[in-house]
Amino acid sequence: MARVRFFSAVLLFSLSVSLLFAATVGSSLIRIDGLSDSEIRGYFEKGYDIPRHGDDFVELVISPEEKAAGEFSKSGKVSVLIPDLDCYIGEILAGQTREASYYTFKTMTEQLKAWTQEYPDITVLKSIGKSCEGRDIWGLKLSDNPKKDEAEPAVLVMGAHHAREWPSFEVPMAVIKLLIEGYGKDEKLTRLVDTREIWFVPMVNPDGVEYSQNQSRYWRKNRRNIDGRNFGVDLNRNYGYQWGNVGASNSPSSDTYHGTGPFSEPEAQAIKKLAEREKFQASVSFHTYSELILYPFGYGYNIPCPDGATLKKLAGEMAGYNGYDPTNSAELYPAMGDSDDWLYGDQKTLAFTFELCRTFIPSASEISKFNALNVPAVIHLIDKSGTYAVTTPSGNAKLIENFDIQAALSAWTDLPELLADCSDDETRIRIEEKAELVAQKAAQLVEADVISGDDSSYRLTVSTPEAEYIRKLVDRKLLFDNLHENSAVPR
Ligand code: 0X9
Ligand code: ZN
Repeated sequence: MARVRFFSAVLLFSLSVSLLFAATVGSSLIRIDGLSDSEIRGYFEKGYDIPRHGDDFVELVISPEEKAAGEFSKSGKVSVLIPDLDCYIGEILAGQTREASYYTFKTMTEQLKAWTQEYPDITVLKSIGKSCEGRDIWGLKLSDNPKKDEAEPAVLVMGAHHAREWPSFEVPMAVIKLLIEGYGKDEKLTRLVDTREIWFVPMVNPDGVEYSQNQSRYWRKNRRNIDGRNFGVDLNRNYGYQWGNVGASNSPSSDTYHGTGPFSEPEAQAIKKLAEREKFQASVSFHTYSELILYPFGYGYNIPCPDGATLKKLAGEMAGYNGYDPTNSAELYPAMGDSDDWLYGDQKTLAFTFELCRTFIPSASEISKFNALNVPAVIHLIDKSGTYAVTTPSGNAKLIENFDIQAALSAWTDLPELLADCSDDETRIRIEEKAELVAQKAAQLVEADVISGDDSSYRLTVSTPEAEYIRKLVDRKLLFDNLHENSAVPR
């Protein structure tokens, strides 16, 4: 009797799950409501692909195998948001028009080439590496004197680590368009191109994007052929800072498979090589979805972060443009091996991830809207990359050679919020009281150094607590802006 009851319960359970997904073959997007904190954490820990979650719900992408296993429906109330994601992609593709359509690898490549031909004085296009299937990973550098490596703050703008997140390459392309078309016409945009080195890699994962668009497949990873049966590594789990199994999987069939080792994938290697050469002060990597601005660290809860206040401040400022939520990455969910943790943890780049939009792929008619919302936030980051950076453009400690006194003074007036970092209360209050005066003094000392060619007056700054703090800021490279080879130190 008990056996019968058990089997009918199993039958009922599988029937209800299969009814939920009646007639679906591909992956589905589901929502599970009414979950406790620990149940939500359980989903993170199992390495599920979780594009969005709230206090008591998760949205999960589940494969046919996961559907069959029924693991996800052990608790909470399951509803199906998109029953067949491949089908959904097909509909988005079919709904495109001549006026509104997503770039493909081919049209993006053509557009980047056309821009570099039309604006040769401010652009250079380079293949920064080849994907698994041999496609070029294009990097466009935008700056005055683009063929020279100048001592200017450098910024990296990336899209499409994840194949199916098509808005993620639209925003970088829209930022390029704004800057090149505004150059010589708009004062601020001209200044940014003149005083920054801005690198765009709109499609980090061209093979994945091609696969998702040509086969109408809801695909996340790259197209690494693992064993003829399993394909793909999650590039946002493949970076080499705290690479591991939290929020990432060691199973090749998983959507969050982290690869065989840190930087096993050529696409992640290409970004590594570029970043090690360019020493970016700031970066943004676009993803979808959830309307978030994420900042490091993301590999675990409550990881101490020396520049946490700076990252949070900058994320908050950018959120002022798009209305997104500035959030620590781990609060979304802990995940090891993402690009931001490596860029910040290893390279000291102020690294951000934007989770654009409210769904993976909004219809193409939405492109101009999400671009309009997000491009100004990126412009802000490019601007501030010279003010809040924690590494120098040349990647060494020779900051003073390029120190701009005027910019340092104006940066200083921007700093009180960052003083929260200063653990010594008395010093902080004194600095706040006479910030301007102290900054003037410090600037004079530094200027004297530059003029005299020795560092004795600079070393004098050690003798007062206020100036000592400023010296620390200088050492942490927070105080610089407008680092252009032509920006002469006033004498
Ligand atoms: O999981 C990801 O790679 C990103 N979300 S997405 O839905 N686009 O896949 C977020 C990564 C944020 N980083 C960490 N949580 N470490
Ligand atoms: Zn993503």
